[in-house]
Amino acid sequence: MRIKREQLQLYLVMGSQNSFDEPAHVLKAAIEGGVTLFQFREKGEHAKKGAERKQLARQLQVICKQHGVPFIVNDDVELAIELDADGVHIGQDDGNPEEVRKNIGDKILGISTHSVEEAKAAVAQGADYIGVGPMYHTVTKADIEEVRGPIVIQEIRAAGISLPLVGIGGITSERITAIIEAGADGVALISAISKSENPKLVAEACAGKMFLR
Ligand code: TZP
Ligand code: ICP
Ligand code: MG
Repeated sequence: MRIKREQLQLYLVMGSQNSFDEPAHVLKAAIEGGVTLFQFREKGEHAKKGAERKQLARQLQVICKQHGVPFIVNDDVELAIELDADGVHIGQDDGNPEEVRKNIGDKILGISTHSVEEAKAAVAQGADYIGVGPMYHTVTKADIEEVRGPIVIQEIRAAGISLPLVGIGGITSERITAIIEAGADGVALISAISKSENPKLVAEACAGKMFLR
């Protein structure tokens, strides 16, 4: 088992484009507040590139290591291998998961899914966990699929899929209970934490809602 369900409880996803404050400060505060997993997602128009991007990734990876929080890289399998990250998260259009698995060996593989069909495929493709979303409307990601809410998680669980799973998209501390009750092991958040005035406090509030199942 490459990842434990408990490690998915409070999953922070972030890049420099998602925060006003230094990403390192946000990450440290969020981990102090209870974040259990981190994904480096440096993406979009305002994202860093090249050496700067790599440097930021390394800096955030060090913080994760210091706190025993696994460090996952979004999309960029090459970077994950180069940094010896703990894992990779890929979407439906980010290449062949079987190929990615070959390249990363025993690292954690997360796949974004939007339906029972995609969740089944992710299981067959050897995903260690799936992200399901968008749960709610969000402006953080430009090319989102239709919002169907926590019902999708219920459908995935009803189909007999027990793979570790997080909900993502527009999640705030107030919305966590609905996601967990639908059958998720945790929640993945970007802006609720990264754009907060007090990431530690928000992470604490989120962590406080996790122990329901
Ligand atoms: N994938 C589906 S929704 C989303 C991603 C990366 C964005 C989540 O960001 P936020 O700010 O938590 O809505
Ligand atoms: N789910 C997760 C966990 N991360 C992502 N980047 C995504 C869906 C799109
Ligand atoms: Mg992607």
